[in-house]
Amino acid sequence: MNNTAVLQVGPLMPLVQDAIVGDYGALRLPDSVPDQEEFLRRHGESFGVAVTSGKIGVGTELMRALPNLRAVVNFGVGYDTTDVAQAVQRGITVSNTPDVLNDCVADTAMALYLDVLRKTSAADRYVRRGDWVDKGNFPLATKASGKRVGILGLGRIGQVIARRLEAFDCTISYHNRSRVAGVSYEYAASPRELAEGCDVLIIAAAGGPESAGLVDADVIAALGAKGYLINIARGSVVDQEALVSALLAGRLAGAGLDVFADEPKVPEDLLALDNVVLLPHLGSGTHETRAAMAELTLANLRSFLATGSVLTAVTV
Ligand code: 8YV
Repeated sequence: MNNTAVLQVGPLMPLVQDAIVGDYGALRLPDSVPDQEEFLRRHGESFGVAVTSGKIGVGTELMRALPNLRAVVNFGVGYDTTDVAQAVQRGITVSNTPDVLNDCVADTAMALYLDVLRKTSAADRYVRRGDWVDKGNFPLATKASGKRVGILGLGRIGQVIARRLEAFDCTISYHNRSRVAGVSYEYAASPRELAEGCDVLIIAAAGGPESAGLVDADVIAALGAKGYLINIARGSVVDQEALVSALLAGRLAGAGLDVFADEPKVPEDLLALDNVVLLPHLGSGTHETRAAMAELTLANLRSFLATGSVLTAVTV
C-alpha cells in the first residue's frame, strides 16, 4: 500500500462505501478501540485519505495516528467531529458537502417551526389517544405566520430558512460572526440581543469550539416564557441543561430539536413534554439529498486522488 490508500472511518451510505471499497480498495477502521489500535499500528502510515461522515469524523487521536494523511473527505456539511485545527497545522485538506442539503435542512427547520407553534405532533397524539372524542377540541395553539424570528448563523442554510420564513410574513433578524452582505434583515450584535428581539430563535450556526454553548442560560432567559427555540444545527451550540430546566419550569414556551448534545441520547425529561418536538437528527435525511451528498463526497475523493485538491474544501 502506498500513502494514497483510503481509510473508511465509521459507517457510510452503501453507495459511498461500495464505491470506495470497489474503486479504491478502502479499508475500514475497526469499531472497537483495541482493534483500532492494532489496525493503526499495522496500517496507520499507509493512509493518505480518510473518508468519514460528520457524525464520526477524524478526531485528534485518530489524525495523529495517521502520519501521512493528506485529506479528510467528509460526508455532511458539518465537520465539527474532525480536528480541523490539526488538519490546518499539518496541511491536511478537509472537504465537506455544502449547499446540496440546504433545502432539506431548511425544510426540517420549517417543519419544526410549524409543529412547535401549531402543536401538530401533540394534536396527532391527541387524536390517536382518543382524546378528541373524550375531551373535545384540542387546546388553541400559537400563530406561526407573522412572527419575529431570529436566526443564529445566517450562512447557507440560515439564508434558505430566512427565505422560507419570508413567505410566512415573518420579520427576520439575525446574528452571525460578521454581518452578511446583501440581506435586508436586521443584525443583532449578540445572541442575547437577538433572543431579546424575537419570538422564535432558530439555530443554524455551524458546530465546533467557536459556537459551543453560544445559547446559554442568559440567551434562553432573554427569549423568555413566550419564546420558542428551534435547533437544526448542532446540540453543542446550546447549553442543553439550561434548555431543559427552562422548559421544565415554563420559562420557555417550547422547543423543536433535531440535534442534541450527546446523540442519540435525548434528555429523559423532554420525553414527557408536549410543547417539545424531538427529531432524530434527520435534517438532510431524504433520498434525493443524501444521494447528492454521496455524489459530492465521491467527487471530492476522486478529485483529490486525481489532482491533489477537492471541489468543496473547508476553509477556516
Ligand atoms: C448528516 C448533518 O446527517 O451535514 C450535516 O452536517 O448534520 C447531516 O446532514 C450528517 O452529517 C451525516 O453524518
